[in-house]
Amino acid sequence: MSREEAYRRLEAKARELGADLFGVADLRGKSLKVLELPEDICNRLPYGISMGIALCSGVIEEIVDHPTLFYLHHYRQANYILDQMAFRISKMIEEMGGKALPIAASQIVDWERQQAHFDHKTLAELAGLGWRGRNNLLVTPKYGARVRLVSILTDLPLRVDGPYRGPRCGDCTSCIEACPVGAIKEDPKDFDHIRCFEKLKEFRRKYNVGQYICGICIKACGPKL
Ligand code: B12
Repeated sequence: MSREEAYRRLEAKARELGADLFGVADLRGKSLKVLELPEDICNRLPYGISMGIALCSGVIEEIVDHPTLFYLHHYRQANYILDQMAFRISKMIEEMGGKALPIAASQIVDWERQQAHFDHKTLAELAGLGWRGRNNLLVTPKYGARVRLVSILTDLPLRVDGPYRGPRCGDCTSCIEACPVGAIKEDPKDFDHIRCFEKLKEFRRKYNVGQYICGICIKACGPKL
């Protein structure tokens, strides 16, 4: 099977399973790390598949100054669907003769550093889905930052998409103005994840949401088209 044919089959399945966004990047030489695994993992499984689902505006736009129970449920469902999608696409890759490593949508491995096995946003940008916005999130032309992501690493040869090269945030500073604790700065590299996390802890206690969620910066970053 050609790389193009393999790409098309996986993309079609992902869309059938609920993906709104799908892209592939070649990770060789990109020095991306996967916690708990040897350093050469991205050379052994060099194709990174990034998939995203868009969140419903009806849920996001009702968030005012704290996460709602509607958002909590939506967030959980989105993670569940993304994990199912990654699981099932990975099985399909293995039936097609490749090896696949699905990476959880939302699983923190190192709580002190607030790190997961793998950073979905960096792969999504390399796979052409969008750019790293001022808000430190993956921002897409069609849905803004209102997307959740999941990744698969594989050795199945696939056609690759280039990194995102379109327009970016420009002068927009809605997220800076919206963040209740000033965690968002001009440059995403200065994002204050400690402040953000402290606020999420407060929300978790106060609103009984049981998860570290907020939603305010996502609401501020809607569709760009
Ligand atoms: C831990 C975590 C957090 C921590 C913060 C971690 C952090 N350092 O920022 C806390 C709990 C505070 C948090 C908060 C939120 N999170 Co969170 N979080 C994660 C999680 C589980 C792991 C992230 C991780 O490991 N980061 C590693 C560190 C090193 O990454 P980093 O800080 O971004 O640093 C790198 C970048 O700066 C990068 N970089 C910077 N610029 C550029 C440019 C280029 C070109 C490249 C290549 C790289 C690059 O280089 C650094 C080193 O690798 C991911 C899921 C995942 N597996 O990716 C979700 C995830 C990032 N979170 C998400 C969301 C939505 C949120 C919240 C809105 C909460 C909510 N759901 O309501 C807030 C938003 C905070 C914000 N504005 O960034 C989504 C983001 C979706 C999107 N559109 O981007 C993710 C991807 C979950 C998902 N499955 O969709 N989160």
